[in-house]
Amino acid sequence: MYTQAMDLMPKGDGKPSVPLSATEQQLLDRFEARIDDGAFVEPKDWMPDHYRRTLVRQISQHAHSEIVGMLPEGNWITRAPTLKRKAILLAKVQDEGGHGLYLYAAAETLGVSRDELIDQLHAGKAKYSSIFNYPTLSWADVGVIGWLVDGAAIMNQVPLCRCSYAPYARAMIRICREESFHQRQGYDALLVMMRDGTPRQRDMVQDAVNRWWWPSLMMFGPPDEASNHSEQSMRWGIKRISNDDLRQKFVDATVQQAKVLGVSLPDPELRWNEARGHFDFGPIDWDEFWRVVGGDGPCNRERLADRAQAWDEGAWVREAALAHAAKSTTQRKAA
Ligand code: FAQ
Repeated sequence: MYTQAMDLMPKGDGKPSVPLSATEQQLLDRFEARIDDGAFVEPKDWMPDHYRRTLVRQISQHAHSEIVGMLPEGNWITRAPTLKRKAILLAKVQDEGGHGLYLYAAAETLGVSRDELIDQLHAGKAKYSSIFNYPTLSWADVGVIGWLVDGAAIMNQVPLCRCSYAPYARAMIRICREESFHQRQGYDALLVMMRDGTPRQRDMVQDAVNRWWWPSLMMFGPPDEASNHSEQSMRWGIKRISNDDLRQKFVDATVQQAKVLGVSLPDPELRWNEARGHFDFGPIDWDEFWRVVGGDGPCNRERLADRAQAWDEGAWVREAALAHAAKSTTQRKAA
């Protein structure tokens, strides 16, 4: 089963389905007042069950995205064109693995285990970002992932540094610093190819931009009117800026960067709108988005199979680490 679309929690508006007791209502009122005051929530603080489940959903999807996101670029480590680019790419892919670990650790503070979350991913029951179901066909794709995919990730993740759930916010501060290096290395790789490369290399960059542009815009999630979680998540300070507003900020920032790079963005409707003070852009193919999210993108099957294989082949590492920990404990007790 390759779907990412199975529901792991009931849909709803966040309101409890059974009436609250007076004590529960008091706790809820106090919680919401703290959120309204801009306070952060720590793991041992009281929180509504729906707040906890929303965070587990979002943080685990985010963690899965980081570790599945290692695969498309990891595919190019052995084929990087120079030692310098190989070292940079190795470090970047390793960083993404680290981001996954910080995020699984943040999710664990909410009472789920990492094994449970990984099982859901491998069983095809959990979502991860749609973007990682597209193939990396050339070296330029690695640069474009840095520029556009990490660029979109940063735009979405900087507001998460102010997420009301403190362990998630803390993880995001470090992640954003690293993502910013990732974005720059991608842009730099593309700039070198566009400025000093051959016409074929420049065509390769343009082709990669053409293929990644629209999927990058989809990373921000469905339009606000179709985003069933946004209203409650914004009210609880989990999300700070809406999907559409972040998408618009990304387009506005990226158009100028494309100009410096010397590539065109594949959208005939992209133009500055003086009245809005933003770039207008053409319609996004939401059918494609939901198809990919539903498990039928170009690489969904491959990605999940690769993840499951890596998990199985890594079993000996987990067993060795546990055996080492048990031995160290015995030795410590005996000393
Ligand atoms: N792909 O109501 P909303 C990265 C789902 S990390 C798949 O708007 P929400 C680093 C959504 O889950 C990239 N599914 O949901 C890197 C929900 O389904 P559910 C990941 C998507 O949560 C770079 C349904 O649609 N970043 O790139 C997507 O309020 C390079 C309705 O949507 C994060 O996860 C999608 N694109 O807003 C690594 C950031 N969009 O759960 C390697 C944290 C939506 O009801 C290389 N997450 N869905 O079954 C968020 O900010 C939010 O969760 C959103 C979605 C904005 C993604």
